[in-house]
Amino acid sequence: MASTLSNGLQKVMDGAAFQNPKLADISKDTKDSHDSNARLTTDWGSKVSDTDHWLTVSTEDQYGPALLEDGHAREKIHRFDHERIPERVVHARGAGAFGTFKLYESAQDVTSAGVLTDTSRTTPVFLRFSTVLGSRGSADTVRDVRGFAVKFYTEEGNWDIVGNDIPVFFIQDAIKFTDLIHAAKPEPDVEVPQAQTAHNNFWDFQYLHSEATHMFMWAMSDRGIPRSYRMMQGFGVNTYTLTNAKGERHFVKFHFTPTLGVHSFVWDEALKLAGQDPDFHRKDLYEAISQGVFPTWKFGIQTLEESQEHDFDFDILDATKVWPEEMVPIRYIGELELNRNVDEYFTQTEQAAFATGHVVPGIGFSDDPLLQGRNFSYFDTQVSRLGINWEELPINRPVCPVMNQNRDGQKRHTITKGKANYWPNRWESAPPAKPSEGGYVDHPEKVAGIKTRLKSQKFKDHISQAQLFWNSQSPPEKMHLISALGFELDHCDDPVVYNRMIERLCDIDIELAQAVAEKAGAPTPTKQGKPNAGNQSAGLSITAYNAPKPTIASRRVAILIGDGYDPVAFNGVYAALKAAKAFPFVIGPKRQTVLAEGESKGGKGVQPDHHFEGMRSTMFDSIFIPGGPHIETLRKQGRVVHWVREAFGHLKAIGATGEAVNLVKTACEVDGMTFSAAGSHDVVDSYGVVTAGAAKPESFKETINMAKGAKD
Ligand code: HDE
Repeated sequence: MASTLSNGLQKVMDGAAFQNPKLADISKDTKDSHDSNARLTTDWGSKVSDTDHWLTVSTEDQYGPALLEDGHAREKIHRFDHERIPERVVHARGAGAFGTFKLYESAQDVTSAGVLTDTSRTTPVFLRFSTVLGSRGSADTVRDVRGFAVKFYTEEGNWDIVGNDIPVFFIQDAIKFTDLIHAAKPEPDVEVPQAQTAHNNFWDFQYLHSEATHMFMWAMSDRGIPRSYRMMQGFGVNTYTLTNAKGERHFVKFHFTPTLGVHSFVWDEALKLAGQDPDFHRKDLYEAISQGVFPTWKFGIQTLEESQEHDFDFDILDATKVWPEEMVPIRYIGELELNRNVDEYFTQTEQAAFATGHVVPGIGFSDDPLLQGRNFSYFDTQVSRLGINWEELPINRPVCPVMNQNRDGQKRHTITKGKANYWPNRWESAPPAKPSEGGYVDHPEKVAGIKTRLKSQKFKDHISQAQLFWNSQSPPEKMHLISALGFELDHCDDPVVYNRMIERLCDIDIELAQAVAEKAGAPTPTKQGKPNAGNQSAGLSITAYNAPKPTIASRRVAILIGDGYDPVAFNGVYAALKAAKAFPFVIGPKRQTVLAEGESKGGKGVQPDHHFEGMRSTMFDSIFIPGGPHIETLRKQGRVVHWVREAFGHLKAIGATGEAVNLVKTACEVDGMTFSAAGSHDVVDSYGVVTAGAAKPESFKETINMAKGAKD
């Protein structure tokens, strides 16, 4: 995949040339591995004349002993031996990209932070997406929470929102994090399962730790299997604070809402992709950016005045609760765009280190007990991954000046001249900044309490918002949740675990509990546990986040052809897809030239991007098959029929013209699930299938519209 489109340092924004200061900064440390003028050297710079043979005492006929003297050979092996660093203890698998943040409405009424008040600024960002549980080499499409970690390189220092694609969390107090993650990660005796919550320990913990109830409902919903990183929401999750120039403080929750809408896989698709293309999400992000279809998110804040802290029947500092949008509307004030892929995975995505403690003046913390623990953990973990000087690495260093009396430590890069490594010093060098100079001021707050270990009263309701979430799901989402819980508990072989979980589900909804019990093998419950008042909140269903303007841009469409395809239909759809910025891929029986109807050997035809066995329907959003005599051959190929049938089963938009209509019809016919194919009129749809007896431009348009609406 070519990446030329996105790798320039210049980007035109709102008509003005924007020089990305972060990209300019890291370019100082970047070299080109394709430079044919460069010559091979050792790490100490001396040119190497032979890198293929270890220095030995040998003759033409016989190898003799290898010499330790060969510093180049030793360097190669020695460097290799130390290539690995510890992977992240959670969120080990990820993918990142650079981008920009543009504010379109100043939030100066609530904050003094330049990044949230100065609408003339464009702030460079780096965003790393991740899965939580799997190791670095695990599959992308597993059911899991996704990390959404954004580093804003602001003029006042780095500000990190280390968020997730789900707005709540499993625990309320940071001290429980180790228990949660130990229970969720592979079980310690045999180290299985990889990147899965479908096991006894995870569900044992969920039951015994009832505050996790709301979050596991989200994780089991379609949010747990996103179609793309580009189609997920991002949430700061914890409650932060904003302070304005007058010193007034507000509580705040951060939101990122994708302009492509929120979309998910169906479970069977996600399961298959985990084996068929474990890098699916990573490649999807790279593909969209390198093709110039940049993903964007609206950035929003929910704010509350300090005086409103106790106005709700939940605690606003409890990370297992959302602030329902009906109660606290989201105010959208900016837009984040990803527009450049990384040049090197390790030095950029792997070495990127986020920390909730990275805040800038105008932004601060709350007493959210989860957040306070996180503030310790992120700095600590970077030391074991990257060493004490991790903030100096090119991807992590800020774009504003850094000056202080921190010194030394392993791999220190910065050379600070002179004698002043303490404060106060006789040179008065690097004094603390006054507030008027931009110094960070901690919000003065009177605090009183009793030193104790407890859970405050309002933190004890663990069920109401789990019920709110369930009540707010659309019927298909409810069906998916039941299947997901059924799948997970089917993988638990300890009846104590699955029987208890059914008991917990009864507290949410008796019908949910009954349906899952059937799949889990537990006795069918008969009584609702805690009463469910039936409250709903619109923002909790994926359907609330359909793209305002449905688009097929960046959707992957497979066009299936063999020798004898109808060139009019093929060319028409191909061109229409390209014009709509979709990504069409031609799939044929072979990767060599396939001939159009009427072309004879030696004809131009088309060279497919892939062959039927090389790819699977799971890797595409939609399928189109043009008519033509090729159908005679295609319909006899099991793999082709499987492509269509599987895409149909996964609710994908399918388009066909002419002779292909019958192929689609036969492939999709299942008892009680047929579609009426084109007959007298051209376009027929029942399950996302669009067919046209004859290839006409209207039918191509219809296919594309169907693909836009697919799965919404
Ligand atoms: Fe994290 N988390 N976390 N977490 N987290 C880490 O930091 C931790 C939590 C999140 O792309 C670690 O650099 C504690 C909530 C993301 O590099 C570690 C607690 C949310 C990432 C850590 C939480 C997150 C991490 C591991 C409970 C959503 C990946 C490697 C108190 C708001 C960042 C690292 C990246 C990573 C600790 C809970 C999101 C160990 C102690 C809640 C997106 O420091």
